[in-house]
Amino acid sequence: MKLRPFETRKSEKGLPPPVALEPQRVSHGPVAAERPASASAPAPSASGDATATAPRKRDWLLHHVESRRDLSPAAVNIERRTDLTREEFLSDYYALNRPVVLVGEMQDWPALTLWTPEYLRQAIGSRPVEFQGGRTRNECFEMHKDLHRTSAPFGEFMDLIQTRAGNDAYITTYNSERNRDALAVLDKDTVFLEKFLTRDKPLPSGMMWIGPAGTVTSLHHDLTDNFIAQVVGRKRFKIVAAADVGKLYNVKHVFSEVPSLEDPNLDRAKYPLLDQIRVYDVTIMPGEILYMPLAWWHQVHAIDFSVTITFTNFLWPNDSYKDYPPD
Ligand SMILES: O=C(O)CCC(=O)C(=O)O
Repeated sequence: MKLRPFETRKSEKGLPPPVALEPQRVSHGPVAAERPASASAPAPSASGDATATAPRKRDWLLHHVESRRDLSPAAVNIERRTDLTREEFLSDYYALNRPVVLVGEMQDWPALTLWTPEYLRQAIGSRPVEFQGGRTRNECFEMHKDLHRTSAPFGEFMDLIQTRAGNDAYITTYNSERNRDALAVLDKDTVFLEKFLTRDKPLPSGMMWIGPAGTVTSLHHDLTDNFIAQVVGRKRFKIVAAADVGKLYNVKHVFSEVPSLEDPNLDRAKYPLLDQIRVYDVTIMPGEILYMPLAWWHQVHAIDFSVTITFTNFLWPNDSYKDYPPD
């Protein structure tokens, strides 16, 4: 029989009940710690190797800090907020590494009504664009992103995505450098988000994502804070806190060995730590901006034909990518 924490066993044959048990870890357990830390933990030996235990101690810390969110419904909710001031966004979200969906910040964007597929075809014409092509052939299409760079006149790209939903052709942030000139004609349909962003940054402002329903961005985290501004169509996000990094099979760079948290055929037995994470489910609509803080994990599925612009040129420091440890 399993005993719940501090539950006492009915006394058998007049024997005294056993002493209280240690709390059992049901979920959200530390990844690597084999026993809960307690006051009775042995003192470190003089020859103890602090560098060997450091990763386990960090996992222990992250696990327990993250578990504290369970104490408050507000803390386990990704809020939708309207009319946040700059100061509120900074103090309640950016400085706290806490996601939020901003509603109404794009209400003056002509793009919200203008950017139909036909309008985009007309505006961009036959200018060549680069996109990520042939992705369905390769499970690791994100890690091997350079193999998938493909070029075509914009009209041919649109023919491709308007005749076939799915993940095979997608203009992404990887292509933004090469598409800057071709897509610049669309800038006039957007409004600079001056409450949050600066023009005075070396990072590019505004990276375009254009694709059909069914595009997928696999589970990863970014090395910057990000605004994900949804202009056309809906996108569904699965989001996991940065502190759960040790439970996400982060085998390479910013990627997880788990390609999709939504896959019904995912071999859960192979990835037991996934049972310990909290997955937030957020769908963003046209005109909404998802603030994705540094190092929060996410995977993305486009529900409709979709146009998204991502921004990293915040008014506040956003250069953590510079000292990210190499694999
Ligand atoms: O919209 C997408 O497909 C991916 C966006 C994303 O993951 C990002 O900007 O980091």
